[in-house]
Amino acid sequence: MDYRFLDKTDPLIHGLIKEEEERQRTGLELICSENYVSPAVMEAMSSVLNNKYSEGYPGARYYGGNEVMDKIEAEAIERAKQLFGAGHANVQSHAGAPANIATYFALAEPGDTILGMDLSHGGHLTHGHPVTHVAKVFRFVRYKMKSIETGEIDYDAMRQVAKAENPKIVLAGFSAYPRELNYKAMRAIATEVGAYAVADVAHIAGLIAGGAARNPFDDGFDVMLSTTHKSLRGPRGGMILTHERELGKKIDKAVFPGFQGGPIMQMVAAKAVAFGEALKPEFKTYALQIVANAKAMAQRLMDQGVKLITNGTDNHLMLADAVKSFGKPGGDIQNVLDEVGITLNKNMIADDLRSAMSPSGIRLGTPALTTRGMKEAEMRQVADFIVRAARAGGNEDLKKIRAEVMDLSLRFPVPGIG
Ligand code: DSN
Repeated sequence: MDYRFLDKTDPLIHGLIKEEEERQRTGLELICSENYVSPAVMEAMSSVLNNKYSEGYPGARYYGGNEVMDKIEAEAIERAKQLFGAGHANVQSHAGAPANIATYFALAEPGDTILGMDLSHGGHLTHGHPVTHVAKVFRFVRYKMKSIETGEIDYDAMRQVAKAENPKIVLAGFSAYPRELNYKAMRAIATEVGAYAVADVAHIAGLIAGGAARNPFDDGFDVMLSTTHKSLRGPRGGMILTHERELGKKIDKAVFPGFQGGPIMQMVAAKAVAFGEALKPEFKTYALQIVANAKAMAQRLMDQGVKLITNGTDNHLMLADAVKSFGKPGGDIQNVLDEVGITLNKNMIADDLRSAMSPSGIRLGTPALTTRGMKEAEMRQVADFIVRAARAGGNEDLKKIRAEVMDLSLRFPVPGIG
């Protein structure tokens, strides 16, 4: 990207940004929660909207001068509603964690119970990990997979836990689970115990928007919350969607003034731009290709003896047991792949016997490479790079793989960077 001012006013930071551009351009991004936004989204993010305070909501702000902001936020809301079939949208959450926390406070009282996915089985920190503050406010109980070979959730056990623990919220959603959830079964459990059914779709929002994953609203969920920057390919941020007016009001209040101050309006505008892009027919093609790419990569990895948790994927991500596949923990594989320009992250696997800092697994996914236009053939090539690097004999092998990674990367430009 061209920077007209930064290179002169702050050469140090400008230089570091250019360095990061180069890293992105010459490497392969497999972190399944990352993506490359369009130049249009990037422009909205760096606009003068940064200069304005807009506490409140469209038509009901605390400061003057918000007539333009009202139009921008109203448009973002309308597009979000259209994209996900919602009746109400809050687009002010600064990120996924604030969206989660605001939703808990909107739907439950301190001390209430929330039933979420076990963290080592794919759940997320904000679904009640003991290190989070929110786990001190609410009581989290867990459900798990029945088998890591199929990934099927143990819905019978989940129902028993729900009946015994009486949760206020049944939380569907994950950050490291490669299969489709049975929202209908979860909705039924929530109904049986009088809980709200909430889906955290941060990872798969783009897949849902593009019709490549099931929409929890189609199975009667009450609330859907998400980040906007993962497979949805928007700016860093969060959003919360619901149908019902009263629930919508509670959520709005929980976001502001309950949990946040003023919205970051350049991000709200960038969300509107990204939602507009996701409403176009080509986004459907993109979303379907993300899944096709993940399936192709998963198959190639498994063909080469890599042990994938649940033996494959239905979505954009894969979780591999690095210890079983390569005889090394996930962190070692992450490091060796960094050397060849492939970026992914070490990750816990189900019932991991190792620690969060040095887990057994690696997590990888296809949204970013798919944005660059790569298809199944390239996914098989990338799978081969991963396996070769993980099993490499020494530096010479790694150097050769690095050159091949660079070559592939440069053939598929990063939007906005080239
Ligand atoms: N950091 C995001 C992820 O990688 O899943 C969510 O916390």
